[in-house]
Amino acid sequence: MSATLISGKEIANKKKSEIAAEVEALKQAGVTPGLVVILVGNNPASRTYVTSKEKTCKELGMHSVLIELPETTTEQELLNKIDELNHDEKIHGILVQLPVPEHINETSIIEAISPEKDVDGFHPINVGRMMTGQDAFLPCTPYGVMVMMKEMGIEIAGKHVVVIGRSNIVGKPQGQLFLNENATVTYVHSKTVDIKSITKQADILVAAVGRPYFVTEDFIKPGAVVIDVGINRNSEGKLCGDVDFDQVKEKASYITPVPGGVGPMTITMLMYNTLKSAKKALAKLQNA
Ligand code: L34
Repeated sequence: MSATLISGKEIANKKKSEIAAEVEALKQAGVTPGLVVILVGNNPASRTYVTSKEKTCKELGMHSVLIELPETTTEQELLNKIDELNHDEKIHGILVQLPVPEHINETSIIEAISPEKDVDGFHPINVGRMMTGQDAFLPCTPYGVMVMMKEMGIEIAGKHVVVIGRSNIVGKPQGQLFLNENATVTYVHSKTVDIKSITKQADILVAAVGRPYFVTEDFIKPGAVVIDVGINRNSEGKLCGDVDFDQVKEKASYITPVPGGVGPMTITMLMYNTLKSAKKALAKLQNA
């Protein structure tokens, strides 16, 4: 048996054309969705992702601003910049690419972004709204995974979802989004005793560990859906996920590749969130 490939790239392209059409309509109504991406320092991987975000933004007809700040930028300087953008009417989304340099407190930065412009969905207000099932900006990577599931027609209600990893950016919200769709959710992590015995029970397995080829064939229940959120470099410097794709594809029913899987969805959902924020801004103007 060989699993069906879930092409994030194809699904992203479909979503992007839908978003572009909505951007055009919004522009006709007088509002151009605007996104600012702030990059502090010279992390090469961050630079790749940020460039890709800016390019996609422009492709979809949005207003895109890339702010590149030196490694030596102080926390206060970054906070001042965010404050200025919080008050800028042309800007509907603000994203500070993570990680930020060591001397800057990540939590302070996330909390400084207005929840109404927090298109990453990292602000505690949006996290809380997500947890309580209210309207919120959903974090782009886990949200992208949910859209992939929907597009592939994969049922979620009643399914056992196992999430490997518990980061604030991916693992934790991923489990929450599956719970919101009535899955039974288990988290496993570095302190879990016998991870494999639990992942083998998963109908849907999400790997968000950040370790190349961590998930091997013996982690998988035959017919499981396997979602690989990892973006790593292997010993040869080649881009790879957390899943040993060649092994696992023989056992899974559906599987995402790396590259071309979750990564392109992350960027697309960022565009979606920026569009959503701009729509809200327009509604506010019309009600004023
Ligand atoms: N604030 N920081 C903030 N928001 C985010 O949502 C991110 N993330 C993560 C890192 N820091 C962040 C991203 O954007 C990871 N991430 C991200 C986005 C896109 C891709 C990978 C990670 C992506 O496009 N991946 C391509 C391959 C790109 C390559 O060649 O390196 C893929 O096909 O998977």
